[in-house]
Amino acid sequence: FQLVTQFRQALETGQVKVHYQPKVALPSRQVLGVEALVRWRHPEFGKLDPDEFVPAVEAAGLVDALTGFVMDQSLQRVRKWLDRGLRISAAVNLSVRSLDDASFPERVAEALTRHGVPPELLTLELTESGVMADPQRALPVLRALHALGVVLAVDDFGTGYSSLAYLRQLPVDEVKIDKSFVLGMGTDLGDHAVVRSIVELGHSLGLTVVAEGVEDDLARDQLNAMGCDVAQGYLISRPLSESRLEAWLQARTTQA
Ligand code: G
Ligand code: G
Ligand code: MN
Ligand code: NA
Repeated sequence: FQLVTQFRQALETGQVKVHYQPKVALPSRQVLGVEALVRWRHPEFGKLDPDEFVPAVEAAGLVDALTGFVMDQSLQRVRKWLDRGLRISAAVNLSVRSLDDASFPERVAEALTRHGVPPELLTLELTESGVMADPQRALPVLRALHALGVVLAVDDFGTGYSSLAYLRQLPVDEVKIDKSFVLGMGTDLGDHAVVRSIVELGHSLGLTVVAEGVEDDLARDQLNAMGCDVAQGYLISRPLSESRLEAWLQARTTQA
C-alpha cells in the first residue's frame, strides 16, 4: 500500500500532527486532560483522518512508530504544562496490536522517564472491541501497564458485546461511553437508559466514567444529573492543533 511506505517519512517531515481534544470534570468544568488524535496532511491526498490510514499502518506493522510518535508529542505537552504549574493529563489511543507486544510496557515506562512525566498523567485508551476480542491474551500487557501507574481506559464502551461485570476482571480505571449513545441521549429514551446504566455500573465498579460526544447543554446537564465524572465533545471544544489548544487553555485558565 503506497500510503504506508510514505508513513515513516511523513512522521519525520512533519506531515503527521497530533491534535488534542480537552476533557473536563463535571460539574466543575475544570480541564483534566486532553485526548491525542492523530492527523496526516498528505501532500497529494490532503487531510487524512485516522480512520483512513491507521488500519493500513497497523496492517503494515508500523503501529509502534505511530504510537511512539503520538506518545512523545503528548508527553512533551504534559511536561510543558507541569513546568507552568498545570496538571493536565494526555490520553493516547492504542492499537490492540500493542497488547500483543510484551515489550510495549517497557517502552511506555522509558517514554515517561525520558519526558519526566508521572505515570498518572498518561492515559492509554483501548477500544472495547479490541480488548474484549481476546481478553486473556491482552491481560499480561494490561497488567504490566497498570503496574506502571498509567491510567487505562476502555474507549467506545457500549458498542461491543462485553458486560461491565466482565470489565471487573481487567485492570482498567476508566470507561468512555461511546458517543453514539451520548449523541442520542436527548431524544432517545433507550440511549438515555444505556448512558445512565453505564454511569451507575461503572461507579459501582470504582471506575471513572467519561462521556464523549457531548455536543450541547442538554447532554451536559443530563450527564451532570447522572453523576458522570468527565465530559468530552464539541460543546467543550473540537480537537485542536497544538497552538490552538494553547490559546484555548490560556483563555480558560486566565478567566477565574
Ligand atoms: O479523531 P477522530 O477524529 O476522527 O478519530 C477517529 C478514530 O481514530 C478514533 O477512533 C481514534 O481512537 C482513532 N485514533 C486517533 N488517533 C489515534 C492514534 O494515535 N492511534 C490510534 N491507534 N488510533 C487513533
Ligand atoms: O478515540 P475515539 O473513537 O473516541 O475518537 C474520538 C472521535 O470522536 C474523534 O474522531 C473526534 O473527532 C470525534 N468527536 C469528538 N467529540 C465529538 C462530538 O462532540 N461529536 C461528534 N460527533 N464527534 C466527536
Ligand atoms: Mn479515544
Ligand atoms: Na471513542
